[in-house]
Amino acid sequence: FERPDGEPFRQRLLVVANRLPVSAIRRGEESWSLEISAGGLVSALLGVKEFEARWIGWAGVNVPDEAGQKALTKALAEKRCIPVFLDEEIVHQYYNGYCNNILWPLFHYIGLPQEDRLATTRSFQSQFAAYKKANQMFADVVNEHYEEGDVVWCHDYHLMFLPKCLKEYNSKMKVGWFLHTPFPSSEIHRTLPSRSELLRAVLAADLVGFHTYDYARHFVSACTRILGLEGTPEGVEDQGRLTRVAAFPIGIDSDRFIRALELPQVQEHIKELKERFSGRKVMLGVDRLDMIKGIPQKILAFEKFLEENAYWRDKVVLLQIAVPTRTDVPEYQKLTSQVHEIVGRINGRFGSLTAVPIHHLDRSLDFHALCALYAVTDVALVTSLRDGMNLVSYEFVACQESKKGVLVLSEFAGAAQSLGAGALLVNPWNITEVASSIGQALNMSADEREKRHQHNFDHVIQHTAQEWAETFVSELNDTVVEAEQRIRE
Ligand code: ADQ
Repeated sequence: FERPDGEPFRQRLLVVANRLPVSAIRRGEESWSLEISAGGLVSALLGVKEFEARWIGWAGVNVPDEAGQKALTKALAEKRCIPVFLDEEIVHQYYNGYCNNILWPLFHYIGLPQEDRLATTRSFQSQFAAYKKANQMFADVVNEHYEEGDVVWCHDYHLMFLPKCLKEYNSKMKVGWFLHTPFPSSEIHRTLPSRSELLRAVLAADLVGFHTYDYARHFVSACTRILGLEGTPEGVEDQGRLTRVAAFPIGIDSDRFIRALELPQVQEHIKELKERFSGRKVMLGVDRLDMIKGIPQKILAFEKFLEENAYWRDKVVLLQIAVPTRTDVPEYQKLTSQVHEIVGRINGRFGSLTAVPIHHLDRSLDFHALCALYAVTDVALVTSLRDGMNLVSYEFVACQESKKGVLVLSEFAGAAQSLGAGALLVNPWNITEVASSIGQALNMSADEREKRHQHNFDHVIQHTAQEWAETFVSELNDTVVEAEQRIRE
């Protein structure tokens, strides 16, 4: 592989994440078709021009037979992807169990559902064992493909054990780990039975990154309080070895969104939407259907707003696009029916024969439709109960150069740290406050909207996904050089 300008790459970057950025569909015994999923991480790493990136991760399918595995490995190699094969039992215990049933809710300050608590406590040990086993399987694949001088970048809460496994293979490997979710207060992390083992495993990395300074601080506090280690301004020190800990706020590929708005098919979408909702202000929510996103709370706040503002009832519409995730988990099924029930009730209450106040879609939108929606929106509602960063808020801002709409943003999303000055910040649990911010957003003067938008827009175009990835990788290189210097001194 070569750089587009024909120059050699400076370094190889092995990106390790639970899921590969492609979905694999089996077409025959030895035939696969691959679909690239253009997530934020993919575009971030496409922008890292100095490094030749390879992906290592699970392809999201169970491939029990050797012939199938071989064929899939070959097909993925063309996309610079290397698969880790996990069987159904491991996926059940590691991914559905430890990752999504234990770490995900805990890191977002959401307790387990009452009826699951005891069951989870009982299955904890076996799930943690599967988690460690899965992480070791990722490490085996990384080690097999590692070449001296490579940088290894591990991603997210699925792979907290990976830095330790990798350093056990090779203490000289340059290893960075980045968390996409919040890292909770040490008081929350303390409740995890495997609290110390997990922290120690992460500390094996050379560089540990978070979206915000607060998450980094929580992590350092957990290491000092739970492990009794020393926190320094650079990170955490253990017997003279420093693990550097810092904040690296992610961004988006803002150009991709801005350019998309010029495309004829997006313009066509925009025209249709404008006609469809003419005479009404458009409010928008775009979320994965997940309990952390605060969708029921958002809809209840909108109901309160309609209740208290009769004038607006036929002049505003809320479009809530919620792509279902983890659909086999009962908690997520309950959330879906809860949202449907609330939407039905509010539409019954405030709708008319010709219009309803809420359009709720349980599905994913393609990129162009999403850009058009962002562009016609007057007020975006991002009311996550907790969110590592929240890229939807960035995407909305990138598409608002002509409209200069208002962002109502949860103070519990990492994005509140970067877009807080331009957005209307709210506590999503306080529906009275959210309802009143909706009113403030809808009534805001053009001057104020412009000022707030400009602040956020400048941030979004300056702090891109590419810059995020480049900063992390060069910081990781520097950290290792500094550590080697310290040892020599
Ligand atoms: P997510 O929880 O997935 O990411 P977010 O950052 O908002 O949350 O990213 C979601 C992405 O999915 C966005 O690019 C959005 O456009 C897309 N999306 C969501 N709903 C969609 C729909 N209905 N149709 C089409 N696209 C949709 C995790 C963390 C975040 C963190 C990111 C990146 O939970 O806090 O910001 O990783 O680190």
